[in-house]
Amino acid sequence: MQRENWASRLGFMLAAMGSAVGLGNIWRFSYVAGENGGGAFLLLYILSVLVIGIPLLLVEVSIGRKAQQDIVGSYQKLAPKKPWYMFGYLGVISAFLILSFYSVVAGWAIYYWWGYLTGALFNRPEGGYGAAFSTFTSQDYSPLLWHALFLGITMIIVLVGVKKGIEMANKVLMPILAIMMVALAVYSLTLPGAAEGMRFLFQPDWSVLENPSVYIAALGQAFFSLSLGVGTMMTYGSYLTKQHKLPSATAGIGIMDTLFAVISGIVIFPAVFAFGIEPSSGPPLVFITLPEIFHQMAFGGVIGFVFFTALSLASISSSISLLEVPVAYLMRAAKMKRRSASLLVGVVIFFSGAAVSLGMGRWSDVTIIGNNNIMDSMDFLASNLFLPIGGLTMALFVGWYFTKQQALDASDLTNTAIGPIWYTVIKYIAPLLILLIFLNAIGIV
Ligand code: TYR
Repeated sequence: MQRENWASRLGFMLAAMGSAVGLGNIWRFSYVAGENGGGAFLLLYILSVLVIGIPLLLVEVSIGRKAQQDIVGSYQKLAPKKPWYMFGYLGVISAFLILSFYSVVAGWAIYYWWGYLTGALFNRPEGGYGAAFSTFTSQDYSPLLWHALFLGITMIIVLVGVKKGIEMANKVLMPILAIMMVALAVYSLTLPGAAEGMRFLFQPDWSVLENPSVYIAALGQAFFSLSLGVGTMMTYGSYLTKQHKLPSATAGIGIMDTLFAVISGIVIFPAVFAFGIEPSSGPPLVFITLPEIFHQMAFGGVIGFVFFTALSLASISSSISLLEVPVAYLMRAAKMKRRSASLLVGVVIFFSGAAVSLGMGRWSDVTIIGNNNIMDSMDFLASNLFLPIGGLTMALFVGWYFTKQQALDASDLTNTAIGPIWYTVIKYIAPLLILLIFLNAIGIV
């Protein structure tokens, strides 16, 4: 069967950007930054993106384009009969884990979108938006419905196929979301909590750095936000042909994605302080903060509606890229049709997502890793552990299994000035840093 391809490099860029930009930049970035003390975390996060994330993004896309396969197939094709492909399965598992909670949180976003469409969220509920949020998420059925709706839309787009479904959706979406975010940031800066919020986000409290979990949180956030280490970017790269140049494309994606996160911090933190919300509120943070902002604004109802439209759509372009990983794998390895593979994976994720959703209410005392509920445990396992391990594998694969010439050639860096620098980074620096952060987290260094 002929594999599908992007129509153009722009098509790939948009899809990859659509994958990267999503709940990770707005929802996850804000609460993780809030939990980890703000400024010092931001610095570590940006360093992780620049030193590890962007170079590895190029690694991941290059492997995919060279192999023209899904993540497991790519390793098998480029390193036949070698154990590298085992780490491909880790990527497929990560995609399952992430999509399970991603779909639940995106379901909350669509629920909010609906609330602005119908006007239900225009007025501040009695007891405030925070209480209303936890009442909603702790129900059994309603959040499940929104999760099912979101997952259903994701499945339909993926089963229609790469080009038609994915490329188109992103063209309009990214600009709208960007404009909304910048406008909201400007507004947030007029709030009475602006100075304090900016200080929290940009003025590092260095004492935070004594806590090893901050480093791993920053690394995990960089991987999550760049859609790195799962095989998403590898799979998307596999729909590229050799004539498209990669380095500028991947750097562009990394920088844009990070800008989105920083801007969303500028939206959220002034409001967090203006409305007396705890920065360390965890996953509910933006779902409490944003409605407060819209409530305060003139025409906030309309703006809330446009914002949640953009956020929901941005989540869809990310979730389809997650679903594409197991689907591409099953289509090749189990020779399934795109349609049946999407349906099968979708159904499995519906159930694991249902567990995540119930974990917010009925099953809230179920803790899996440490004190974490189902969602936080899945997130921790995937984002802070599996993704960096996936990325480490990719770096070692290109850095040590490929020859230097093969590595430079696969990434379009032959005879360029940055070629040798990139090669040193992916061969030595990035793997060492990831290892150090891991060892530090478990208390060895
Ligand atoms: N990067 C996406 C976001 O920020 C989420 C995502 C994570 C998408 C991993 C794909 C992936 O492989 O919302």
